[in-house]
Amino acid sequence: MTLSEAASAAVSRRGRHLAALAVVLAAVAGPVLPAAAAGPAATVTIANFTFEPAVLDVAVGTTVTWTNGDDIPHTVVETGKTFKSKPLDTDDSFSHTFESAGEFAYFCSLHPHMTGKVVVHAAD
Ligand SMILES: [Cu+2]
Repeated sequence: MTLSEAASAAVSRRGRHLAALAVVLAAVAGPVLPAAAAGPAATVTIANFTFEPAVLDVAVGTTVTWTNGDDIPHTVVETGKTFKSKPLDTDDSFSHTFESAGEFAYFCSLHPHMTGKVVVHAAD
C-alpha cells in the first residue's frame, strides 16, 4: 500500500466521523454571524433542568442566547428544527436570531421533559 493509498483508506474510515464533525461545526458557526450583529438581545439560563424564563417574549430581530448553568450537558432544539444546538457543557452558550414572528417551542433533546418557548412579535 502506498502512502497515498493508506491516507485515502484512513480518510474513508474517518469519513463518517468527519461528516458528523462538519455538521456540528456548521451548526456552531451558523448562529455566530447574526449574533455578532448589533441588535436586541435576550438570554435564557438553563439551571436545575429548567429553562428560565420558560416563556420568553421578544421582538423580531432579537438574538436569544441560552447558557447552561448546570453541571451536565443540555441542548436547545426547536420542535420544528428551525434551530438546534450542539450539547452545551457547563457555561457553554448557544445563540439564535429570530427573524420572523411566531411561537417557537423548544426542548432539550437529552431531557425531553425540559421545554421552553420563545414568542416573537413584530418589532414596533
Ligand atoms: Cu437537558
